[in-house]
Amino acid sequence: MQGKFITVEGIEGVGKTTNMEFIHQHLLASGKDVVVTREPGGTPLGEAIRRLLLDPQYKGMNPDCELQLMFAARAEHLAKVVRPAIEAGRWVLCDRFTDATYAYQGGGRGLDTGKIAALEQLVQGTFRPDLTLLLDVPVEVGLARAGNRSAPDRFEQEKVEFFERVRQSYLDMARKHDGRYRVIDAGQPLAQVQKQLAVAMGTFMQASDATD
Ligand code: Z5A
Repeated sequence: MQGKFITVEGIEGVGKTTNMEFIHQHLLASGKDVVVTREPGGTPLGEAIRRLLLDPQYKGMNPDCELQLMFAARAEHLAKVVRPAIEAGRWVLCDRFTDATYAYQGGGRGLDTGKIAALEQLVQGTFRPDLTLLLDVPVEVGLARAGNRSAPDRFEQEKVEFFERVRQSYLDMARKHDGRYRVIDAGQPLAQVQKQLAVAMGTFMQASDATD
């Protein structure tokens, strides 16, 4: 039996890191064998590419270069971590995936989504997440939460309008792919956010147990 692929998405400061451990523990408590990973990154080569992508010294990086680095890291990650785990029946919980490319490079940078779709086809074929948990907050809330950090990375240096486009792009994808997306109101207190996450995962696990 194949495992499942769950991705967690959202704008800057929405609470992904805070909630990844909660989701992980919830899956473990439900008896799932889980691999937790992230993008860009998840492999030694992918983490090296991540450092290039986030490094503020490359401010002004060409958007096509940024796009291809995202997919280069993803190709390595899929080949070395994600696909082998799923084929072995494990569940993979991933902090960001290709929807982040549509949101940041497509929505944020304004790249043609046809280019992104072509790379998605090249690197992934028909492989897609089974469930995407979109943590959603107004941009000012996310940025205020993230603002408490010290040195901002290359993405964190972007302006409010950039993150508004990213958020809108995520919400558009959630409407378009409503079978796989669950939108979580992450503006609520943490306990309420985690209640919503538990319901979304419970429904997903019930449905996947019924079809396996
Ligand atoms: N990127 C891309 O452009 N294209 C791609 O294809 C991919 C990625 C895959 C790195 O991602 C960058 O890569 C990312 C997009 C780009 N840049 N940005 N922006 P990342 O996921 O590593 O970076 P991030 O979005 O900045 O995530 P983060 O730093 O880990 O933030 P977060 O996980 O969403 O937030 P947090 O650290 O869990 O929470 C922030 C604060 O809020 C913290 O103090 C919490 O205690 C607090 N918090 C969390 N939840 C709550 C609630 N409910 N109430 C009150 N306070 C809360």
